[in-house]
Amino acid sequence: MPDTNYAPPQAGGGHETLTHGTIETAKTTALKADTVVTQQAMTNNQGLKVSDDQNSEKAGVRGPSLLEDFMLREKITHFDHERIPERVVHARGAGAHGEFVCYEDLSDLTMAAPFSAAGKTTPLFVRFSTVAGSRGSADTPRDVRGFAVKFYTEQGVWDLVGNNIPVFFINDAIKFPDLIHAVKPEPHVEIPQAASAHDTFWDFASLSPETSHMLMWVMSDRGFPRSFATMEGFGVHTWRFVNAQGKGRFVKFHWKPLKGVHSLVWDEAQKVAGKDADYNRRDMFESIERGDFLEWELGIQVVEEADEMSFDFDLLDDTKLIPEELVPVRRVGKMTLNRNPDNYFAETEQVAFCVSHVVPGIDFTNDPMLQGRLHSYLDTQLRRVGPNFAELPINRPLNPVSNNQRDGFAQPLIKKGRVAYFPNALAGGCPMHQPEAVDAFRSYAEKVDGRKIRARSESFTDYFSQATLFWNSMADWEKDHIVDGFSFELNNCATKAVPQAVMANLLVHIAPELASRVAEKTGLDIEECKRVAPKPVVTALAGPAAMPSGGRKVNVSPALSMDKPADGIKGRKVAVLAGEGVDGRQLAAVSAALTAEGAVVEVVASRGGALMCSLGKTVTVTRPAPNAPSVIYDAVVIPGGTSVAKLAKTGLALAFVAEAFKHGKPLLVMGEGAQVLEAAHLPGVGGQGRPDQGVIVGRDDEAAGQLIAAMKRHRFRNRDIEGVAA
Ligand code: HDE
Repeated sequence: MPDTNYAPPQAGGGHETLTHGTIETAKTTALKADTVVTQQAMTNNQGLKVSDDQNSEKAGVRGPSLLEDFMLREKITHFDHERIPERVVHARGAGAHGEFVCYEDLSDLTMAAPFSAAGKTTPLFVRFSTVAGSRGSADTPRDVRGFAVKFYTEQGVWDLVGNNIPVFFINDAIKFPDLIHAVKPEPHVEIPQAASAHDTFWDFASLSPETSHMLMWVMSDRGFPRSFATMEGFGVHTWRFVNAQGKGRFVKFHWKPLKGVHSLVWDEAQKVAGKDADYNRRDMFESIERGDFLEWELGIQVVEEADEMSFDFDLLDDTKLIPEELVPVRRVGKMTLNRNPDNYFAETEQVAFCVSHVVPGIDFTNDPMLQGRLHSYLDTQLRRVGPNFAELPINRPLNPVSNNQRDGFAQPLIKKGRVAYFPNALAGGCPMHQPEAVDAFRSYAEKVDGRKIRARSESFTDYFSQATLFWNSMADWEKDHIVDGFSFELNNCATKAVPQAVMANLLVHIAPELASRVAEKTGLDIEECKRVAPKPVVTALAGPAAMPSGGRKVNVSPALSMDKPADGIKGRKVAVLAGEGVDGRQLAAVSAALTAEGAVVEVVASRGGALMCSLGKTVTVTRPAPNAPSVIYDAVVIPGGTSVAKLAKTGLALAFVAEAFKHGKPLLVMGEGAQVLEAAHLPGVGGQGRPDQGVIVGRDDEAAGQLIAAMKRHRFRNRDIEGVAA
């Protein structure tokens, strides 16, 4: 039988497992899992036609099942083995196929194929993930997001395995198991799921001061992105570009989302976790299905080797970023995610990223985290997927693989011939080394000179200055949210000594204002914290490796703030609250205007089915109210009409509006719709009053334009929400 389980990787898109004959996937249905099967006979795994798959074989219809029933045993046994171990970290993820198109020829910097010419297109697969939660956890807890990209280049596979935060908690790989044990559910009770707000995480953090910079990012709203499409990505480590002449340069990678950088707010993120645990993955799936593809530009920061020591931080320390104000980010290409996987397990679960998957032109630096990862990812894939992981369709390179590696658990290929060694003459010396080939990989010939030592460089001991830089670069509302983030987490710790140590060992060193505001919300006494806190565990080496004083630095970096409007509202979701007698003209006009901008409009009413509008036409209800929580929308519209009198007395509608208001979302009311706003008793709203430009009492001809302008601002942050009950 031919090897039908394998299809060669497809140009322009990736890989596909062949299905036999007449099975087609219904790509256009909302739920892509639907499969249309025409005239397809069921067989067992040996190709035997099955006469009855719904009844097991028994001794008499009411008698015991028979051991002889090999059909039953095959089906159940396969089911029993359906899972592979979930990832130790980043277990929950969602993936998509796409492509990278290069803007310009970068061969002066790197030999890597994706950058070889303007317009060069490279297929890729991306997996986004959370870190702490298990595979069945929700999408929106406060956490780092994984941002892993697998490029299928003609030189081989290149994996850029990054995060949505440009720095990491620790700067030596040997601490990683400790960090993860601390953040994962506490082992005696397996609580809490997917949350850092507990004793062990903060105990570890308080004693590891290098965590301070990344903690600032995670306690900010970066910890719960609005969607995958609105988060940045970063390669985190300093990598190395190498050109054909063998010249190396340091490089940092950035993914800049074309929809802007936007997050949820914490209360919203928590509620979404219950109302729609698949919020981010659903958003990506649905966006791609309707042709609203996810787009990022790839940016690079390049540093000459001669400038390695010119900063006031160490490029090899992954708790530091290079401020964009010091080294501008050059945008060199665009990634578009344009195809959903056909099978979650085969693609998103079995995809195996390794930081060691590089191509000529990309090389490593001595960042001790990167060095540790070079070991860990291969080890993980061997354990998780098995020694032949690279032969699975999602992991296979575009170009043919040819070497003497053989056999292993679940080897899917029939490797022919008796020669599986080198040197050989029996197979004409094949497969043969390529010492002359320009596109063969050669390690960068970095000069290394040192004694063996178990220690960290003193240049890694500047724990706080970039945490302070982050704080200094935030807008007021971002500072408020960071204070709230730390306060929530520390108030969740059961052992008082833990927040005390966080205060004394971290917060007071980052920014006095941050410390005093968190103290206010947690009831911590800063002086007492300083007295009782245990000393952090610092393992740095004092000596000549410290950075030279007077290195390049900035005190404020506007690039770090999310306080920027978006260019458009593509993919944003708007709820139109309607009922019998809704003003059909207003509803149609505002829907048309929003849809034209690429927003998704949903009509929400007290029940499913259809409504009669003021024009005597039927309006289809997208979701009945209990299935349509306000937290899954970006904005709310309440058209006028006879529907409003009832809406203004409906608790669910008033709570919907109040909650959207509390989360800073734009609200548009038209005509009688204003009565709902008044009935919701929102602070600052009433009569002609409104708290900000996000609460719009719209006239027909201008309303939609005002709403679109407000939605580009994403959220209105200065609302008085103290008294809002939602
Ligand atoms: Fe990972 N990491 N990591 N990590 N990581 C894994 O590999 C590890 C680190 C990142 O969607 C594991 O296949 C060590 C930094 C992403 O499949 C494992 C260290 C960054 C993903 C592993 C780090 C990351 C992983 C678990 C410290 C940002 C998900 C499953 C030296 C640059 C990839 C797996 C996917 C996954 C180890 C630190 C990002 C165990 C030892 C820093 C996005 O191998």
